Amino acid sequence: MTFDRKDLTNEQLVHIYRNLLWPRMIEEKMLVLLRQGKISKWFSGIGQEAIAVGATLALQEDEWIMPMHRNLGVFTSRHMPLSKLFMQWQGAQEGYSKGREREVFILAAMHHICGMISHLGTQLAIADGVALAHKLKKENKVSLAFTGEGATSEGDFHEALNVAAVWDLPVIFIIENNGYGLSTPVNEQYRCISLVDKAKGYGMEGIQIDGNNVLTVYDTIKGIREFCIKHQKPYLVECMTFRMRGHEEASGTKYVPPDLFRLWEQKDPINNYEVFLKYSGVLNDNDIAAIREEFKNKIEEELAIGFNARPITVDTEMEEEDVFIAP
Ligand SMILES: Cc1ncc(C[n+]2csc(CCOP(=O)(O)OP(=O)(O)O)c2C)c(N)n1
Ligand SMILES: [Mg+2]
Repeated sequence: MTFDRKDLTNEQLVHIYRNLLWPRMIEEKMLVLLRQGKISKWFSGIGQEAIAVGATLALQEDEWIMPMHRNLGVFTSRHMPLSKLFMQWQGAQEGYSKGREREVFILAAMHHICGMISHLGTQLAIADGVALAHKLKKENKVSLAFTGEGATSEGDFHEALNVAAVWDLPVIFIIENNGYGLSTPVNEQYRCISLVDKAKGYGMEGIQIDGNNVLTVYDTIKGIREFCIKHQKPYLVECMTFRMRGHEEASGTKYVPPDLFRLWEQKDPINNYEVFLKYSGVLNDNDIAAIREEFKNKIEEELAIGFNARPITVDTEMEEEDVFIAP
């Protein structure tokens, strides 16, 4: 994998590394806790972190992101504390949805994150709405929505891209093409060669990139963000990657040819970036070990807080406050 640092300083390269490694280490811990019955389910984004992290870092912190179920790197790169995320996954009162459920579909307005509501594709049109608001208010901002390649078969995908193109909305659509939609491989999902070819059909710009190269993702999305704002146009980005685990942890990977795992293991976004950082003299083995140790301790500290979550209480006043907005 070839990395082009362009004009990024060593500090910026390390900042990106820390953001990339953090969700991986959290996930590795969550997979252990899942087996211990401490959390109930997990959609793994292992091997795909460069997309969520690179794209989030390329945006301004007050620009809205609509993530999917594998985008832990969006949450962590927007500084959502692991303790609170963990409370969410436990269905605790202090979780983001206040104990109503224990899903990964999180709305966190203070972080400008609007997660999906389980139905694939629905978050794409919401990104249109946010982009329309920016356009009408003449704000120099974009919105960014993630979708899996499987979800591009939903009608919502077509509607959201078509409206964005026709209304000239500054919105970035990222397809995470990870080879499978649940157990369905891409050759049973669509007949076009590349999903990015669909951009032409909608009359918008599109590009296909290596989704495992964090600098490619970061630099591409940064440039596209500027394009979308300057020209008031949408953009379709197809990020090529691979789902290294099952659809969710309970479902396994028996239907995936083992060769594919071996191939994509070589393209692991974190290992490759580490090699580049070492080769460029930005970090050495001791630095990397120290960061990993720091994160390991931080995870334990955050989990100690997370495990102390309050039991759920029913509070009808709070429920009403969260449903109705005072005129
Ligand atoms: C409308 C709809 N259909 C089916 C599902 C069940 N479902 C959840 S994730 C998923 C696979 C999605 O595949 P893809 O879009 O490629 O995303 P990936 O899981 O690979 O990241 C399916 C079928 C759903 N949530 N919503
Ligand atoms: Mg997929």
